[in-house]
Parts: sequence; structure tokens; C-alpha cells
Amino acid sequence: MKKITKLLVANRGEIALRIMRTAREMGIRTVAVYSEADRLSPHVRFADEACCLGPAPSNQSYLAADKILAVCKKLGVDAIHPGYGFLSENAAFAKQVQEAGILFIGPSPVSIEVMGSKLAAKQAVAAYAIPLVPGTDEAISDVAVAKVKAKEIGYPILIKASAGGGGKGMRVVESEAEFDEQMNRAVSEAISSFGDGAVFIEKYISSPRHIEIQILGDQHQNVVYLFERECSIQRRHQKVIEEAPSAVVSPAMRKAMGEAAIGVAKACNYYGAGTVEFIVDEHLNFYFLEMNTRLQVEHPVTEMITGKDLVREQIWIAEGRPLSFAQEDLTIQGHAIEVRVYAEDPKNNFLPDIGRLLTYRRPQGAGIRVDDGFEEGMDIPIYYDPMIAKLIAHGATRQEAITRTIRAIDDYQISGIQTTLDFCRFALSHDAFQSGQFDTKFVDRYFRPEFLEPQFTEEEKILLAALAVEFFEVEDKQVNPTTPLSPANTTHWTNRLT
Ligand code: MV4
Repeated sequence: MKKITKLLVANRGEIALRIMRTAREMGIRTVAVYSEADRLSPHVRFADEACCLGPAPSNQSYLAADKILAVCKKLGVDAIHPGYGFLSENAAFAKQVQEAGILFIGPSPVSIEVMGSKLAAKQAVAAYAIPLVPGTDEAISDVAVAKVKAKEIGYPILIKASAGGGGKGMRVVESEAEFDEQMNRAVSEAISSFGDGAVFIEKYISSPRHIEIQILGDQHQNVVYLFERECSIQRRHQKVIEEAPSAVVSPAMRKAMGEAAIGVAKACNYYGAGTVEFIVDEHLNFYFLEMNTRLQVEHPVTEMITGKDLVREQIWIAEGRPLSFAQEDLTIQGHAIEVRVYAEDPKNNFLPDIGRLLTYRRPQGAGIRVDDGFEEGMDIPIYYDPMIAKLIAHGATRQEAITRTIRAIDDYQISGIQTTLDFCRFALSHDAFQSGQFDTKFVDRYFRPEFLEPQFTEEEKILLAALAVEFFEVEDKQVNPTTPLSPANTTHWTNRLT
């Protein structure tokens, strides 16, 4: 067991702060790295020491592995936490860190590599009883053979890139007539995006739910699951609202999914925190899709319902300690919802809306957690992910968590930039969300930008009508030769109306 004394967080924003807070509670010294665009960021001020990596673009800062390792050497760092994104799922980096004699807070390079390839992942889990979508587990090398297979599976089918992620290199094929064209597109997209043209086919599940299982494994072959997160409310593969537990998962289904997730972890000798992703069809059949070998953005909902600090668990696992609890010790306490606050304008096709945070006041109160990395007055840089904060609410029941999230959204004050908060209020208030009957098509099916235009309540409409009557009556009296209506009077009445 190697005790960590100084941790470098190779990340920025809310996740860098969130990791450093736990490290500090554990008595571990913290090192921040930052780009020139993030000089004034809270994560830099929070850390015990901080080093500038270079210019704003990620490849010269947060992705510059050699610069980060040089900082470790200079400051005597003994562990690196990569957060999510950037270098977090880069097997070569994890290996480089290990070879430099530094602990990588995450799984082994081999686990990262196996799970980074969808085909390698499918092959690895083949020996375990993990439900997979009907399809192939080898790259298509002969289109004629693939067409025979597609006919067996039944159209529509999906062509997927083995190295894919975020829906890139994915093509739906409705019938055999389209096969060649879609295959060519998938391969060229896979080559241009990932430098790897390997593709495979699967039965297309048309409106799945996305439900994932959080797991923790130690370096002594113990693996537990920390239940599920429902992540179906997403837009173009970007999650917007997550919750735990899922409204549709029964205790029996939870156990089956949890055990399948443990199987996936065992299939690649996994240790650390990881997430096993499933898609769930309308009959609640679940299928393993892929494993994410990092801490996820939405991990706080799991922390809220289990009472575990996942970053602390990651650090203990990296130090070589055995898990301090068993599966039977874990229970679900209440319900948690996370909404992601993106600097995007939902009224304008969710275009990034960067600029200055003129007003920034966080919501507070019982059951509310805000993980953010910005402060009032700061500029949101254009170089990175537009997520500026996560609002997490915990309640005794799902309904209490929903009500509390909406209350907190109402209390959140942000001006200077457009955010997805109004969109989240819309989604949480929708009957489909409230009833739990929704899937990954929620946004396409129900959202129209005009729903976010200011709406008056019935009471406000009556009040405005009454004021309008009063305005015109007064105006009538004033419009006579002895008392002309002056611009000053007009302004006066206009002000009273607003
Ligand atoms: C699928 C699917 C339907 N059928 N696979 C999207 C990204 C990648 N992680 C896997 N994805 C999907 N795989 C089969 N066989 C539908 C999706 C999918 C999706 C999955 C999870 C969350 C959101 C999604 C949105 C659209 C499509």
C-alpha cells in the first residue's frame, strides 16, 4: 500500500475543484495545472500549488502529457487524477504515468485499452453471461457476409465504429438496399474521426433508454455495483439530466443489471471506479453497450443516494486498499437528480453562448449540491466544454427530488450568458418525465424552442389587461389641448407597466 501525499489534478473547472476538495479532506496536498485561459479559475486558487501548462488550446495544455509529467517531477507529485475527458481514457498516458513511478487514479492501462475498443470489449465479455444486442463481435471484412448476418438479425440494423463514441461513426440501415452506402459512410467517418475503420453491426433498438451502472473494483478482485443512473434525457449524445435510481428499474432488474456490470468489470480485471452502459428496450430488456473507464460527470447522483464519496474510494483503491464495504452494505437512500448547466442557448438550437457571467448566484438549501468551477464576473472560455455547473438535488422520493430541483433552478441566478436551465425546468415539468415514461428520444419528441419564451400566468394576464385599460383611460383624459401628453408622462406609465 502506497500512501498518496501529493495529488495533481490533470483537469479544470468543476471536476478539478470537486476532486481537490476530497483530497484536502483526506489530508492530501493538491496541485492544479491550468492553461493561460484559466489563470483566474477557482481550481487554481483552491490548490496548494499550481502550474501553468501553456496556451489555451487543450493540446498545448490539458492534453499535453509531457508537460504534466514534468510538473509532477518538479513538484514531487505521487499521484495524478485525470478527471473526465482530456487524458482520462488515454491508455498510453496511464502507462506513461505508471512508468514514471506515479499512481494513476484509475484502472490499469490494459482495462482502458480493452474497453476503449467496442469490439475488444464485446470479445472480452463473451465468456461471461452478459446480455448483448444481437450482432457481430468482429470487424466486418466481407460486406457480403455482413449482409447475410444483417438479414439474420433483421432490419433495421446499426453499423457502429469499434473505436466510436458519442454516436460518431454510427449509421442506421433500414434495408439491404442501403447497406453498401451506409457501410461506406460509417467506415470513412470512423477513419477520419478515430483513425480506425473497423465497424460491426448490431440490431437497431429504435428508442432505447440509457441506463448505466456505477461500479467500484479494488486491486484484490472485489467488485461492487452502486446501482443505476438513468441518463436518457440527452440531446445529440450530450446528457442533460440524470437521476438515480431509475423510475423503471425494479429491485430484480437492478440486481440483474448490477451483476452483469460486475461481470463486465471482471472480464477486464477492472479496478477503480467505472461505469457500465446499457441500453434498455421498451420491454425493459437490457443490453451491455460499453464501459467508461473514468469517473463520470453524473457521479454525484450516485454519491447522493449511496452516501459514498466516489473520489475518496478511487484514491483508496489506487493506494491498494481493499474496498471498505461489501455489496450487502450498500442501500439506496432516497432519490437524486442532476441537471447540467451548459453555456448554450436552448432557444437558438443549443448554440454555445460564451461570454461573461455578469450575475452568478447559486441556489442553496436542504438537499442541494452545486458543483461548479466559475464565479461571478468570470469569462467562459471558448476552448473547452461549455458545461459550467452541475446542480444536484436529493430528496426522500422521486417527486421530492423533482420539486426540489425545479425550486433550485428558479433560485439559480445567471445573467450575461444563456444557459440550459430553462430547458431543464421544461423537461422536469413535462408529464413524460414526471411519469417516468421517457427514452433517449425525449428531446426530439417533446421539446420546441418556443416553449421557453416568457409565459404569463392567468393572474398576470388579468393584471396586465387591467393596467392596459387604466393606461388608455388616463391617456384619453390627457389627450386634450390643455394638457398635451408629454414624452415624460409616457415614460412614467411605461415604467409602471414593466
Ligand atoms: C445503439 C442504439 C440502438 N441500437 N445501439 C449511441 C452512442 C453509443 N454510446 C451507443 N449509442 C446507441 N447505440 C443499438 N444496437 C442507440 C444508441 C443511441 C443512444 C444510446 C445511449 C444514449 C443516447 C443515445 C442516443 C441515440 C442513440
